[in-house]
Amino acid sequence: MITLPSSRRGWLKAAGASVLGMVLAGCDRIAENPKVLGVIDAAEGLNRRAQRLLASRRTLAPEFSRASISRDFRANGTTNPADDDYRALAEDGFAGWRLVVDGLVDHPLSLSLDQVRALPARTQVTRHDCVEGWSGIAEWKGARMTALLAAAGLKPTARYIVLHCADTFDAGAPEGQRKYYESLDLVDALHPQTILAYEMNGETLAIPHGAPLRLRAEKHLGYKQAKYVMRVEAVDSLDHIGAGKGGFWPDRGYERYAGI
Ligand SMILES: Nc1nc2c(c(=O)[nH]1)N[C@H]1C(S)=C(S)[C@@H](COP(=O)(O)O)O[C@H]1N2
Ligand SMILES: [Mo]
Repeated sequence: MITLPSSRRGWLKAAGASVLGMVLAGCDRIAENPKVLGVIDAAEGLNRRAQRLLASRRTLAPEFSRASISRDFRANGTTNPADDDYRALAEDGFAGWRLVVDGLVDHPLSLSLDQVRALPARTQVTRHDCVEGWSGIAEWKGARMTALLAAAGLKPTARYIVLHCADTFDAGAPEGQRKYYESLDLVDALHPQTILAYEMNGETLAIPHGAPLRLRAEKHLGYKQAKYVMRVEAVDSLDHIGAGKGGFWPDRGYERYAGI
């Protein structure tokens, strides 16, 4: 465990190395950096057609004006986790909440909400599309996943980022498959619109929408947008996570790649 700065200035001061420095300086260049992309492309051994597909996955999802924000944005799935540990954290205003970042990283982290808020942030007005047939536009502000992963230092063997959530959704499932979870490959994890959001429409994220922290990966459908995120784990394979399909709903038959 390393000691972490609790202010933005502290994070910037701590940013010595080049990629880490770039990320902490709050720019999107990380996702376009040929070195970073080269590593991903080479690692996956892609042919030209796959390269083109990959390029389209790197484009931005549409962003909207504030005037387009939906007055009534539904809350869906879990809207108030009943799990004892989550209830205790919520009753305390999430003062004792920590985001754990572990797995295939050089520096496992345990961050308070203030430390997450001190990371370089991004704000985006985007449309959420649920496969159940409803949509909503909202403004989200959150820590850039690139910044978080750079602070933790991904090991070269890391291939996926797993988001572990606080809510039990299927109490009757086998152990290890009861709680909600989702995952991102490195292209999605390093996408500039992939953030861990703590604000919605300019206000602190409310419990129905995933307080204190939820994923926004804007190229993806609603079920990818994991709420109540407690832990970010870097792994080399999804085989041993849940039932092995990369997410709570994918384990139950949804497509793993829920992208646009
Ligand atoms: N932890 C957790 N995350 C979740 C869900 C859930 O039940 N639990 N439901 C998913 C689905 S299907 C959708 S459409 C969105 C709903 O987000 P919202 O409640 O902010 O509208 O959250 C997604 N993330
Ligand atoms: Mo959904």
